[in-house]
Amino acid sequence: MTNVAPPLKRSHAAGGWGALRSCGKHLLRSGSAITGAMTLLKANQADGFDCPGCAWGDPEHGSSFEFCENGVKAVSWEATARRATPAFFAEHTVSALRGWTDYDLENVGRLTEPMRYDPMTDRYVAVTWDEAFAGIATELRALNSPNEAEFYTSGRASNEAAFLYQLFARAYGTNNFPDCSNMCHEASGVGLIQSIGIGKGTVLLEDFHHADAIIVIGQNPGTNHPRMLGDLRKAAMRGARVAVLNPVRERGLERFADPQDKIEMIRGGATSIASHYFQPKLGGDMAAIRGVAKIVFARDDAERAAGRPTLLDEAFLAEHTVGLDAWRAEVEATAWGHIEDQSGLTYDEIETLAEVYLGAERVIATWAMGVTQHKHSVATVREIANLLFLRGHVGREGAGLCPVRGHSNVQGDRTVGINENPPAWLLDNLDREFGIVSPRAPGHNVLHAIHAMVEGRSKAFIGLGGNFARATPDTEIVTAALRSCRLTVQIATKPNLGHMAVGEVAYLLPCLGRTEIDRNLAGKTQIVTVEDSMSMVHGSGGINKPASPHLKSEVAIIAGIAAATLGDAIDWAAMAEDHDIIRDRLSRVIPGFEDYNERVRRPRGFHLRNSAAERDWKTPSGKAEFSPAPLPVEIEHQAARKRKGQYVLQTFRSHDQYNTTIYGLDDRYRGVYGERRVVFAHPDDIAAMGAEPNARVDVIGSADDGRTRVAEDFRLVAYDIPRGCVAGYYPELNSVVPFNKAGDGSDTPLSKSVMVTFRQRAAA
Ligand SMILES: Nc1nc2c(c(=O)[nH]1)N[C@H]1C(S)=C(S)[C@@H](COP(=O)(O)OP(=O)(O)OC[C@H]3O[C@@H](n4cnc5c(=O)[nH]c(N)nc54)[C@H](O)[C@@H]3O)O[C@H]1N2
Ligand SMILES: Nc1nc2c(c(=O)[nH]1)N[C@H]1C(S)=C(S)[C@@H](COP(=O)(O)OP(=O)(O)OC[C@H]3O[C@@H](n4cnc5c(=O)[nH]c(N)nc54)[C@H](O)[C@@H]3O)O[C@H]1N2
Ligand SMILES: [Mo]
Repeated sequence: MTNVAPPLKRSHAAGGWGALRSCGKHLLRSGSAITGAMTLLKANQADGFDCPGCAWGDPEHGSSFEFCENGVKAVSWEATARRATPAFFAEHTVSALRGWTDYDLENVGRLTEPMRYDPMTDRYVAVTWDEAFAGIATELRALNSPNEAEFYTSGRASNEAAFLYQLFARAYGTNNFPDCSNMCHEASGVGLIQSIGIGKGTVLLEDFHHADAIIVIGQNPGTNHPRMLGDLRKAAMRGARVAVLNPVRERGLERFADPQDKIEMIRGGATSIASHYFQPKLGGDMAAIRGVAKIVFARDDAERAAGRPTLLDEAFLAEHTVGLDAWRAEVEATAWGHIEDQSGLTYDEIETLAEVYLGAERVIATWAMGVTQHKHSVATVREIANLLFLRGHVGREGAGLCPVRGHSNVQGDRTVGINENPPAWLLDNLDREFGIVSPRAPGHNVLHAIHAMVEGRSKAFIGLGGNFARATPDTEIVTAALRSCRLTVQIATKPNLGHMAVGEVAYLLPCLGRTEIDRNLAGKTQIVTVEDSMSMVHGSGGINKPASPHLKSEVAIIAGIAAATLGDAIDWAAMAEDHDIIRDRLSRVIPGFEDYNERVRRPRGFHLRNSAAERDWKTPSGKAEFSPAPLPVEIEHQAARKRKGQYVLQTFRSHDQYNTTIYGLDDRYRGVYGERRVVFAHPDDIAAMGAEPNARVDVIGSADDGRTRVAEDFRLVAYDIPRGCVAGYYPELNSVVPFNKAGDGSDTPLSKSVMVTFRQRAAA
């Protein structure tokens, strides 16, 4: 709306035949079309495995196959026929593999045997599991303090694996739990705890069937939560308004053909999803919401003055909230000029959004990384909550707050204790249940862990999944920091570049994936459990034959390391053998998991009570708390405007990737094919750079710390994006994201607010 630049190729709807064609391609490429297709039939079904793709909720009736193109990619990625065997590692030195891309490394296939780094030959060589466990234990016991070790978690780990992992690290003596969520939804957790007393969303999937307005902020569900698009489409079809705030025109949010809808597919039709599409500037959402609130207050005053009923939910405000007056004073003190300039939206646009809000009985606000990866993200999350409080949109049907999580179990990992700053009750319960003395001092998050490794304060890194070197900012600094460690241990399914950042002593341990059958030593199959964005906890059991007979489950690997390091005062082996024991013990430590083993075997699992959804506020005041934060004086795009050639860059995902895992080089919905080194910019900005569209540039980052950061050789793509704001892909651009800048109160890297300039490259 704000900008007029023509997008590239916008004729096709998202989803549709393109999605089906792409699925076929991915299944064939994985080399196991049959297992792949069979496997898909079991994704997100009552008796199958939880899709490793995303954390969107599952429908009530787990009977019809939930089709999702990117789920297909995630599943066929894991079910590939290719193998990264010891013979592969014998052929290539680790130094040589450091010159590969993540794409090429993961393409080698599934890891098959535990490997140890041999510095003499600079190669990974096969070891037995017992040798690996003993070797890791020796190193961990030799550290001066348990706080010299970092225990990283990526959000795919199951509840059982994550629970055992945090138990092990705490029994060992540290709260150092850098977690992918530190780079992801941390601001949502922090902000919501302050506002509503619980760091999770308040809605259920069913609420989407009742909402009259859904405000989708800073999120690209067509790519990252495709099953959400189906729910948005149903809402749009029954007349609900879907208002989008996104600087970039994302095709999936505009039109969507449901591959499961035969009529739509045959007729080539598509449902338009967004009834309103607003394009704020990067980081402008808090200002936009503040503007909406300003209009709501003004309209309400007018209604009252005319003797008509108030527009606010006065009963809710009086009974359930504190701090309204202070916030209202702040809103009224904020000038329109400030709001328009910071948001990048006009008064008229903000008024239209306010009308959507006021016109609905039931409003849901959803958001993801476009909200959480800025400096003022906690304040923005709280501003969203403030707005919903005004008309009582929290804790009733069809309305509520919905941070849409990333990794399929990132929310569950947090629930079961992956937390560098744990509450006292958690530690007390753990100590009582397991007879340990947990450390009370807070530990490291991701940025603390990086600083500690850079400064030599941390000497051991253990990664439960993920790709720490590539997902974090300042790729070169973090890679060097990992390599300076005494010990690195990576638990993974496929090799990636992070695994090549080896410490002096390094292990690469292959685990079962979610799609694979997990049998214990006695031959009995085991299930694990996960929690989705709507706090539904359900079981997940694989159906494929493991990629190699030598694989162990994540649970068994953690238990093996723990027993070798700490002995068997805790019965690690019994828990690895029977996951029911882990769940029984977990249910005595974490509230809400009573009768865990029984309830998790019900078709859709069970819902973890969300206090705020029941209007029970676990805040200091016992009420929902308005946040009176002022708007930032100036945000990045405003600062950038003052310096010639300066832009603010957001780093986002293409349609063909899962975080650092690159499935392919196309970004179909954005019209980019066969390449990833692109920067999307407004045509007038490209002209202002003195460049032509498609010119090649180096991206130069500056964080005012005297360090020059360069990402080389990108193509400028003219795109429908606000002036002053540019976009490009993660992880290629992580080397210009500074590790010394972070969100206030969230400590999340500023991946959507990177200050950059451009340098044109000489034509080749
Ligand atoms: N297929 C697939 N699925 C995934 C993932 C994946 O990589 N691939 N990753 C998973 C994970 S871990 C996560 S966290 C989620 C991520 O899901 P998303 O948050 O959708 O991920 P991003 O690609 O980072 O997209 C951010 C979106 O916000 C917009 N945006 C950026 N800055 C701003 C801003 O300041 N304001 C507003 N209003 N919008 C902004 C961008 O234009 C983009 O559309 O997806 C999960 N699901
Ligand atoms: N610039 C920039 N940086 C970002 C972001 C951004 O938007 N911009 N987003 C951030 C976000 S939201 C997140 S969540 C992080 C993600 O950070 P991570 O979670 O660390 O990264 P992933 O790419 O998801 O991890 C991929 C690796 O996980 C391993 N893996 C896959 N499946 C399994 C499994 O079942 N078990 C085990 N043990 N390993 C497995 C594979 O070896 C694969 O190579 O990145 C963050 N970094
Ligand atoms: Mo994420």
